[in-house]
Amino acid sequence: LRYTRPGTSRPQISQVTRRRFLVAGVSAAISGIALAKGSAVVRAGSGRPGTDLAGEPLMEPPIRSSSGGLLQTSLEARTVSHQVGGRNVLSNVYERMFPAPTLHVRPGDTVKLHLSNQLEDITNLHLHGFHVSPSGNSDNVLLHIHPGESFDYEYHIPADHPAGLYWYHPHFHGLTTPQVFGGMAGAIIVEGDIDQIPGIEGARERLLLLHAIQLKGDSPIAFFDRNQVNFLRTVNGQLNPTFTIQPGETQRLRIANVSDSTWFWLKLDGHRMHQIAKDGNTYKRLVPRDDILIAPAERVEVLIQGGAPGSYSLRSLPFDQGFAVLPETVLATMVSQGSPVASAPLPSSLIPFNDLSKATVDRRRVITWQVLPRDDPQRANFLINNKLFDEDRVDIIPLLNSTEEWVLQNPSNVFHPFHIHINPFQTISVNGKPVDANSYEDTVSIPPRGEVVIRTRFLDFTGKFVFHCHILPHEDGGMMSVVDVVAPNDPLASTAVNAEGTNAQLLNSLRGNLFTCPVASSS
Ligand SMILES: [Cu+2]
Repeated sequence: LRYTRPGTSRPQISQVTRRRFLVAGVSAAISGIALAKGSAVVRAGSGRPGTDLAGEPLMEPPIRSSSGGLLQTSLEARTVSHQVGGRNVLSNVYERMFPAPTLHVRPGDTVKLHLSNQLEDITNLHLHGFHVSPSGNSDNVLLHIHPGESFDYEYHIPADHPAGLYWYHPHFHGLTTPQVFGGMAGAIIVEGDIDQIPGIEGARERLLLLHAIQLKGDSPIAFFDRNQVNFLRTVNGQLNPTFTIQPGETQRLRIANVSDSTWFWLKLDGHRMHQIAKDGNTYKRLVPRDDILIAPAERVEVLIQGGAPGSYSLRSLPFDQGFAVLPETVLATMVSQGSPVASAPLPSSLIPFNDLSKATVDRRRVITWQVLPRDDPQRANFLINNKLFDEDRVDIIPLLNSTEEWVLQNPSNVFHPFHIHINPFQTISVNGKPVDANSYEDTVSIPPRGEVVIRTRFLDFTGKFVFHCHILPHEDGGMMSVVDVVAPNDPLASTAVNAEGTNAQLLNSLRGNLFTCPVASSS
């Protein structure tokens, strides 16, 4: 195998699994899951998923709440047999379950989290969407927690942290895909101001974690071959679970895409979804939607009001990801039943945000997301500005408290969901069309052969963190970059390190992309 990580001194302990998985990212039919040797495997006795089990009540993960300003908890990562869609599946999970427990915290809280790595590979932890320090034992994804090791994370959540839906997952480069694909994911709910808005306050809440996993025939082993069409799309690990609502009742659905690489294009038959939040950031106003496209790692919160008595499907509509056309599927069934209640008025204006479209931009950068030709199937070939990820190289050095505009260019034929850690951003335009943003967000899809402009402010925290594509096989394949935010008086502040430059040259060098479609010339 030729894949190497130039300039790194990473321990080689996981090299075999890492290499095997990187190959899986660019070729077919290779298992990506590191299995515990000798694990007891329990055969599923329940027959074919999606038939006999459709209709079972929606179950939600157990909740662990902070109290007195502190959440002290632990997560054990282990390869175990657990339930997905009524079948036993052997894969990597936290706390022997999928989804992992839901953490409830409040702005100003401290979270002390003991991570125990009982996998056979390196792992670590990321609090996706959190505005906390990226350094030390906080949200530091450059840490390597080796097999058999434990680590004590400590996060100090700012008192003004936005309230909403976040999630946690592993983030060790090269192995994020198999770990998330197997089911290492859980929700974090920050309680706060949004919960007190009339029309939202008191509404029954449901958490829906959307995931996709593939099983190899009748084997209970999670199996990754990129053939998305064969993925089982689950809600809280269930196939087509049922939840109820009373006619007229308002419910609040908190929905997160915790899959490694699958889009969900949501539609609820007979109902509008009234969106109130995106990526943990409350909308400035309620936005009614007939359907919502949710990229990997994105979260939405919606209010729904129960219609006339009957059963309604929550569907994922057919969607062309660029590398696979996902067929329509029923994710869950909502049953409207019981005594009708008078519908409470829905809120209109919600929580305003500091609009960066009128802000002074201190620096503008162009960042290009590239899929290189498949001439060498064993080579990682997902790049940002012509570079593979290297945790020991800093690509961008923003100044603390500065405002930057990034032009995210995608010359490839596939979507790349851009995600940056620590600070959320505002989407300014998509393919040249201005966007009237409803909130900040932490993940946005860059369309194939398209361009997204975002603005962000690097507030409160210096230190190194990353931005990357949230199609995790792309991230593991190299599509990630290191940012180091420095104070203006830091000697690094004068370093001319940036990610601008050679796009035209690079585009000329592209001959195709991973999925054999020709790359369009840059526009
Ligand atoms: Cu990508």
